[in-house]
Amino acid sequence: MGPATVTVALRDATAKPVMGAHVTVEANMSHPGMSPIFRDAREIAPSRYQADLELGMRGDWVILLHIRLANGEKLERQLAIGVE
Ligand SMILES: [Cu+2]
Repeated sequence: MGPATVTVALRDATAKPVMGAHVTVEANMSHPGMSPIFRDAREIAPSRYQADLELGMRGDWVILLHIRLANGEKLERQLAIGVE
């Protein structure tokens, strides 16, 4: 429980690295009553995006990636993590 670092590598459908995107990480728990956590990710290396989150509760978290590509296209990806 506590600080967590989320790092993602973005690839397009042809497996080419996706650079210059703006990625916002949203962290939610599955139960009601908690506010989502939002953090902007930094592009720490070409196509690699990283954000530091403070996950203040044990349990299952859903991470939503809000991605805006350099051409303005928007998409979302979702992943689940467990905090012990
Ligand atoms: Cu919670």
